[in-house]
Amino acid sequence: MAGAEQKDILNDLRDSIIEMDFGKASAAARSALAAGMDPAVIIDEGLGKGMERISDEFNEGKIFLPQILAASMAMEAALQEITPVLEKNAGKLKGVIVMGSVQGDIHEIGKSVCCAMLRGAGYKVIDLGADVSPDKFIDAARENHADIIGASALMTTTLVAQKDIIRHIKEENESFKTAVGGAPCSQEWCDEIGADGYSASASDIVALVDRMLGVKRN
Ligand code: B12
Repeated sequence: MAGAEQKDILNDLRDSIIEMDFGKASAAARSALAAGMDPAVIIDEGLGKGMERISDEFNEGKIFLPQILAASMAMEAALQEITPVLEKNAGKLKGVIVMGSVQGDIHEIGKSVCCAMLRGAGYKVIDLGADVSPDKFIDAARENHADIIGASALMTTTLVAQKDIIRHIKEENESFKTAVGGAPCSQEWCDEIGADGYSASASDIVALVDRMLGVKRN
């Protein structure tokens, strides 16, 4: 594909989120896939750039919650197009991961992006959605023989729920590894609460999980 064509598609993907247009987001995702673009590039360099702009505008007080919600619906619409392709391309199953947004936290766009990337890389992902209690994480991990529990927290007030999950795992003598993430999370926080891994973005999460499970990368 010509560089100019790829750039146009990436701009459409980004703009569909900024314009909060879920029809445009689905169509741009379909065009990108039809043009043979890598799903990771579609998410990272297209849709993700749009969400970054939306987050900045929200932080600057230029837009408000209803617009954020509309932009997140556009993101979800695009992810719905991309996820089946990611799953189809995935090779041998590399491991099982239970993912969710922690108790009290309804933010789930970043978590959904991480799920899509992991599925694309050959992991079975059980997505528990948002506002997930520590017990629910652990029950799902047991039921699915998971290797890793991944917990997303987007608010300083809900970060502590990641610590609760690790405490519950220890109390119940389970051995699931834990990965933590979300905007207010950091490597320091990960070390402090005794989680096994942290990554700042969905583009690093596959490398993180591969490393945590000792999976050799091509
Ligand atoms: C979108 C959004 C919403 C949407 C969420 C829609 C949805 N379906 O998810 C809606 C409108 C519902 C919403 C609601 C609220 N929000 Co809000 N929201 C945001 C916003 C603008 C963007 C978040 C986002 O989607 N980013 C894009 C994604 C792609 O990035 P990400 O989530 O960081 O994820 C990446 C990485 O962190 C990482 N990652 C994420 N999870 C994981 C997990 C693992 C295991 C790993 C390894 C990596 C990883 O990979 C991801 C992809 O690269 C942020 C602002 C911001 N700057 O973050 C505020 C923000 C998070 N919200 C905030 C607040 C306060 C709220 C509300 C309380 C508002 C209110 N007054 O009602 C409610 C929350 C209610 C609740 N109980 O949860 C505050 C939190 C402040 C704080 N205390 O820390 C923020 C920071 C805005 C602000 N500046 O005040 N929000």
